[in-house]
Amino acid sequence: MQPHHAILVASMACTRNRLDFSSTRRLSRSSSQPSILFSLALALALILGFGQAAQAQSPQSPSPQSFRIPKVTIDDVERDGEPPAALAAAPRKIIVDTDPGVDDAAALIWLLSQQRYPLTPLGIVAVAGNTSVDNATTNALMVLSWLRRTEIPVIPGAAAPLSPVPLSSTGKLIHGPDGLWYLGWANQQELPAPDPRTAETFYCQTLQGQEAEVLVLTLGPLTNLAKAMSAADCGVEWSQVQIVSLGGAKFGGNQTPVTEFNMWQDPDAAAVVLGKGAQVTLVTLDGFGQFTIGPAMLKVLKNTGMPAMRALLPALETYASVLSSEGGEAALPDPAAAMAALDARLALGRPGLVKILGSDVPEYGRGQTVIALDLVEWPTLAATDARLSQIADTVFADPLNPDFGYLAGAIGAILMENPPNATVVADILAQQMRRVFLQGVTAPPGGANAPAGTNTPAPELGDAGSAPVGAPDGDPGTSAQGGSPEYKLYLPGVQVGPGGR
Ligand SMILES: [Ca+2]
Repeated sequence: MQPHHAILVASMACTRNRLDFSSTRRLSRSSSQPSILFSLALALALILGFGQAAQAQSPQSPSPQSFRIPKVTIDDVERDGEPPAALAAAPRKIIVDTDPGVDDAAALIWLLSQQRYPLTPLGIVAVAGNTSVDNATTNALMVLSWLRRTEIPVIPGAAAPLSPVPLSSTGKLIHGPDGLWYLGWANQQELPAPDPRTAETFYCQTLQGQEAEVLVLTLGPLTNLAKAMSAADCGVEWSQVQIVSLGGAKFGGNQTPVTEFNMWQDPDAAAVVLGKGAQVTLVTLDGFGQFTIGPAMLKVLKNTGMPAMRALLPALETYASVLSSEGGEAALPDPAAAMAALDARLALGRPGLVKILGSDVPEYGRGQTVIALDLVEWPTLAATDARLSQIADTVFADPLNPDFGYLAGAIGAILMENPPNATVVADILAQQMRRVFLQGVTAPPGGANAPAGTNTPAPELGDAGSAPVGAPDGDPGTSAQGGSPEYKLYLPGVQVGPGGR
């Protein structure tokens, strides 16, 4: 067995938590003597991070046990457009933790309008982030009112981050001073009262005893969840809880050049959530940044959107205009996370080791997620340079007879001590998401997915076919992404494409 094989075995054992360090060492020690040149190259790759070859051979580590289906290819999505059997079998219980926020509102409207993935919403928890928690609560209540779903409780959550940092006001520049570009303030209708429970009480009461049945989708800072996880008498087995969080970035940022907003606003809360052994999926900027909205999609929504989506449209148009150059596209993060949460085929997740810079670093680096996704990155994120240097020194204690068996065992030990703490979504199938999103929130006259009581035939249908962005009735041969072929998706029994849906 060559050293890299031993390391791969160690990695797989690490992710399964089945083998210990000694067994890995035995594997490597019992192997035949490897090629010195190959081993030397591998060692350099591992220690210095130059290992593209090793990266290419990274194993398909098993995902943390969760509701998520294994990732599939685009062809699978084309061939198998029906909802996954497990999802279609019974409505999935879901809690949404959110800071509406224009894109949060769009996500809520999609979640509660679409019928592709049956859901039982248990509650919406508001949090300060894009706007104050009071605004977020009001906006959530207003969206539910639009959707005629006011039976869903809205719980006002944290008004300030868990981290000792102020709540930023910069969200006003993107979402307006009320979080919905004045729709919240202009709303004069009588809204139901929010739920009187605290967010911690709601989480603990709701999750207790049904941890494995409830999906927690967070679209804002992780303050509420972190506080519930830290509550002494909560009684929730967090290791069984499935959490899909919009947040983090493998590369870049949208708040500072290296930091994604939700993580930046409350990094200490994110560290708590990542550290409790829950089944966390992070939908990162690398992934959600690919889901965009622009003039074409806005036109489709205006012409064929369900009433709630049309109600949101003025805010959505302003949001898109401030985030994009004229005529361009703007990222619409939260719906992408919602779709990734409900259909893993749309989001390419990989087991990852995620560390986050806390509130004790300079503001511009606060909340940066440092993410290891392969065997080259993993040891350098998990271990100190002192430890890696000690390993290197030991391997080459006899320079002419390097001990690569020791190297494999030592690296394997590091991997086992630092198993994956999240499934990281750094890529999505954006074009398919556009279709799934539009299928969920639009309704041409007589549309098959128009929920009773929440939709009426759209009066302005007419030229949606000219819109290139996944228009339900548009030409399937056109695309907003440079003419690449579009992929047919199917609602149950209803084809999307020429001839209607
Ligand atoms: Ca949000």
